[in-house]
Amino acid sequence: MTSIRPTARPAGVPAADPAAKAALGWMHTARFLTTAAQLHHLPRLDLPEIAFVGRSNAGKSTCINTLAQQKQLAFASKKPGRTQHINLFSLGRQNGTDAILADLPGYGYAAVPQQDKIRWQRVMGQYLVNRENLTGVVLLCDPRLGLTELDELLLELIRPRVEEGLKFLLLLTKADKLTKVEAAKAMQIARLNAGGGDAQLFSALKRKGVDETALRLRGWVDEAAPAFAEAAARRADSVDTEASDEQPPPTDH
Ligand SMILES: Nc1nc2c(ncn2[C@@H]2O[C@H](COP(=O)(O)OP(=O)(O)O)[C@@H](O)[C@H]2O)c(=O)[nH]1
Ligand SMILES: [Mg+2]
Repeated sequence: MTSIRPTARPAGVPAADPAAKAALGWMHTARFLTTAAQLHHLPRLDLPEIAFVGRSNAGKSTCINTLAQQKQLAFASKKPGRTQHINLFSLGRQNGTDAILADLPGYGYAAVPQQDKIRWQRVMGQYLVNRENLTGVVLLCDPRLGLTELDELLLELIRPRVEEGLKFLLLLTKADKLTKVEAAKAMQIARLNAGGGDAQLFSALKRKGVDETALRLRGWVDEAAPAFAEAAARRADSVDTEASDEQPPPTDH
């Protein structure tokens, strides 16, 4: 059970710069869209999608809730029976969803039966390799534990897509548990592990890295938006052409 509650900015802490404020405001619009146990149950969406992945207990739910400033947004994935689901959240104004956040279940939890683990790894693998609108991946890692074998596997899996432009962020969670020296060292290692991607220290407890992460995700979506808009326009065009190619219905007289 997540014990850390997202807190408002403490008094005395300077307000975020306007861009960070806007990015945070955008994250706060996060709302539940749908849940799916298998890839083919997910709706096809023509919006940039950002996936949050990481081993169980890495701090994923807490991170999503902190970014969204909502106590239980990512709580659904912790409910029994939904633990193996991909949960999607919409981002953007109510009638102007402009991005999707995907919460993938944590992996590596010892108590999960082996066959469930294997099934889940397959679903997650398929998602990361095949999800067409996947724009970015945030991999959460507790730097005190470092990357696990499954994290490494995941990195291998997405590497080809990262080389083709998929955004990637290695988020080092629970940074409040590290000394300055440890944090600096963890970042050094993380930058190496992140390959072409970025690394960022994050603490829900101390609100460290929250603005930076929101800004980065907003940046990914802004960068991807024109390509999604173009694709949507092309599809609309081809629908128009198909419609105008259709023969008029026969008349009675
Ligand atoms: N000290 C500290 N603990 C955290 C932080 N984020 C999460 N935790 C704790 O780590 C545990 C796992 O967090 P949770 O978000 O449920 O992880 P998940 O399994 O990846 O979703 C919980 O006990 C949280 O309270 C943080 O920023 N600082
Ligand atoms: Mg969780």
